[in-house]
Amino acid sequence: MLTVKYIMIGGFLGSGKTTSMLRAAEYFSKQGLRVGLISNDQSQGLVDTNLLSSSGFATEEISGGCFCCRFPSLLQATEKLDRDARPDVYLAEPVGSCTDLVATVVYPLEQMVGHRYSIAPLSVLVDPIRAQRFLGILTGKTFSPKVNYIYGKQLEEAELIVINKKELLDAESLDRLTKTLEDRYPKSRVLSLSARTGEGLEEWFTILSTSQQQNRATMEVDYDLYAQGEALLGWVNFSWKVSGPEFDGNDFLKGMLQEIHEHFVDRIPIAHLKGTLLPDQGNDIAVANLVREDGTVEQSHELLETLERGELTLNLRAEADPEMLREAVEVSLQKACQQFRLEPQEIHSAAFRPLPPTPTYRLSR
Ligand SMILES: Nc1nc2c(ncn2[C@@H]2O[C@H](COP(=O)(O)OP(=O)(O)OP(=O)(O)O)[C@@H](O)[C@H]2O)c(=O)[nH]1
Ligand SMILES: [Mg+2]
Repeated sequence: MLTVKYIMIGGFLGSGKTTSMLRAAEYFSKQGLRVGLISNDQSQGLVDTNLLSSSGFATEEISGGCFCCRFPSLLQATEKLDRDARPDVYLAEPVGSCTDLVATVVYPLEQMVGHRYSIAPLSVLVDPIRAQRFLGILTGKTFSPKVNYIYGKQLEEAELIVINKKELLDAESLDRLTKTLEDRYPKSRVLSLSARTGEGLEEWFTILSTSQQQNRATMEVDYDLYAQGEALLGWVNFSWKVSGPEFDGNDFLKGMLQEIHEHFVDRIPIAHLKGTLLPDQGNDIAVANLVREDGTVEQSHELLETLERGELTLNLRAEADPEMLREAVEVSLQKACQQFRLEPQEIHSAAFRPLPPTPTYRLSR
């Protein structure tokens, strides 16, 4: 790669952006390239930042708003990484409830820093179960139409629609999903892969490193509908210190997420529930996730040792009232702490609905 590459990996909440970004970082770094990561979220106390920081790659976080609404912060983060780590490849993850990224982030980047960076085609990752339900080829709970409006717009603007977690589907279902996406979004190229097993990753990374975002007519977006869709989602970010007698952090974290899951059962559509536990010593991290209300809690990183003190971070995004979500998280924390005889001490808590998107720039082509 001759020029510095700027890669943005979009997609709805829980589709696998952070997991794939870390896979891409490992891939490029094995090729001898320096990598810089940029994470993004609406508030502080972020699971993704903990996860990216623990990876050892140079990381910058833009919290308190999405890339499009905080575009100057994106440029600052890019410049800071440039000074500190001089990346050959930037990997940036926008907020999972964002759309219109081509007009509000990709084109402004091209215009302002396009002489320094080659901007890769915008990838939009999808979770295959959620995508099948959205497209009506699988029954099951979906979000309400306004949230689905955002989901559809994400797909519409994707240059690459990336079906992640392909190992969850049999060949016939994967073929049907691919064809349905190709028919519905003819301007997009559809790929399928698994960030978990590694299948298909190399093909995707090769496309990202060798091609550039195409020049397309700006997508039409109804910003009122977009804002209403985002405002239907409740966001909860919590961090606590937990301490007590020696405990198994993996069981505690997984139990905590299961407790929240059981609290809701199937009553509300969960977009993503994720948590990390960082022991106060060492660099180990436990990570657990739940991406659908009918799914199961999965642990993607396990601690190797027991601990006595650590920092627990929980992020929940679901279509529900944020205060109701906050209460569920607090009740579940108390239960889990009682079970493990731990003392929780709050560091940070926020429960809110995202504000209406107001992009710094929106460039038409
Ligand atoms: N089965 C399977 N699970 C995957 C794969 N890739 C990611 N996941 C899991 O999907 C869940 C969500 O992954 P993340 O990478 O956190 O998703 P995200 O898009 O960054 O989520 P947000 O930042 O909340 O929008 C985690 O439990 C991952 O382990 C995959 O290829 N297969
Ligand atoms: Mg993420």
